[in-house]
Amino acid sequence: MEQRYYQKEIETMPYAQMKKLQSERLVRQVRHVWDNVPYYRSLMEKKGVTPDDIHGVEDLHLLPFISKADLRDQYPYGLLATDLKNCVRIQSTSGTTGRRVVAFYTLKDVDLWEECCARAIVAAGGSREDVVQIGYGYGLFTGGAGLHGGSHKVGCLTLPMSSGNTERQIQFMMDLRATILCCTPSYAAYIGEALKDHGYKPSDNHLKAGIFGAEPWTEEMRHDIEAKLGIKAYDIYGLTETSGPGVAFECEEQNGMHVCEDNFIPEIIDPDTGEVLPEGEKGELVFTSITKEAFPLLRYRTRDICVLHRGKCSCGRTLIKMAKPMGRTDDMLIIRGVNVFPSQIETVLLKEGHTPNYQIIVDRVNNTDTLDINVEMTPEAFSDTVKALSAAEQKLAAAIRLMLGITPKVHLVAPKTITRSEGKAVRVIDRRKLHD
Ligand code: DLL
Repeated sequence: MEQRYYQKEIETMPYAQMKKLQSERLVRQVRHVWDNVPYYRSLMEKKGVTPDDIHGVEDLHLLPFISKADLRDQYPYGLLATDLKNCVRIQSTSGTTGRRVVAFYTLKDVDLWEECCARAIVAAGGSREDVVQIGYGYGLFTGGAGLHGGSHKVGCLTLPMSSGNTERQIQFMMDLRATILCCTPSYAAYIGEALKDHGYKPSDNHLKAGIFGAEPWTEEMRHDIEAKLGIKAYDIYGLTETSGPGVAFECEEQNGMHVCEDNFIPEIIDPDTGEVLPEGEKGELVFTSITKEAFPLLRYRTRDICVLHRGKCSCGRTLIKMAKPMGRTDDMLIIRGVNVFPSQIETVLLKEGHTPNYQIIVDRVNNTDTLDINVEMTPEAFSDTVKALSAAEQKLAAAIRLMLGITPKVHLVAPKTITRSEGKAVRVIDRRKLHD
């Protein structure tokens, strides 16, 4: 029989029991952090809280938040909660702005992280029969290392491809009959396109599932990838600060990601006031890691905009679900006073039958914000008349206006002119920042 869970007891634990486990772990973790990280102790003292005030999950809201700015500020060792001699690994964020964040792991931390990734692989239908192709970057990025470890734990044959070198990805995928592909959704779409360019039909490969994450992607993008590769595409979420991928993962319902609550307690807060919002409301996702030894974070503000929902899931898992994050508070564009997430534009593009190869350019001309969207044509559309293309551009602009309330300038550009992503896609160029 197919194995449905990697750790059944935890994944299907009744919530009352889970809450008890979380509470015990939280109390222990707060004490650990208080005793070992002077910076945390000072944040708690500022808020007038001591470990004696924390008796369980219901007291979580008493603790101070911690943010990316704190992590950068304390780089590299300021938040380390154990002797460096106990650590066996570091991983780091891509660090496009400011200082990088470096996260430390003990052997136990690595083990628990890999277990979370193993849960994700089994939830996507993985077992020791599978060949898992890992197209996430290896190195400081957590994508490669996390899924690699998870794949080993499940006992799959692991292909440590890393990202890039698409020709070789395709060769190994076909020759070694990969059954599960792990990479970013934008790279999965690119691989799908490259397979087609090689003359392969979706049914020619042996893939059955993909485990895609590390960047926001829409339901429409999921359908596009599923059709291109002939697979079921599962979402996976995580961040370097809390370990890496596997903080939450999707099951066969493909309707939100189960959070590994035994390791991470999620909360949703109002990003402006910090107030905890009730279940089902949209806000900023906050995590408290209750099992990490080396780099524990209490109430870490992820800046991801999300919704939590606890309900019955047909897969039998009782772990709370998080919706697909729609982006980060700092990815949200404010264009002519309107809040715009790139994912909203992606939804319209794909619904209107366009390719997922696009670029959003925001600028300010004569004190007015401008929004230009370059969208790659399909090779079939490329042979259309200028009149037909211009009509298609106007139709798309009208559909985006309907979604956002502002009218963009849409430019259909020639096939293969927008750079493909092998990792996290860069969809937005905000030229206003250059003027500021
Ligand atoms: O992206 C870890 C990861 C690797 C997750 C592989 C999934 C798969 P960071 O580079 O630290 O870590 O970036 C974390 O990426 O705060 C989100 O904004 C975004 N993100 C990650 N997964 C998803 C997802 C990895 N499934 C940041 N959907 C997070 C939307 C995601 N955004």
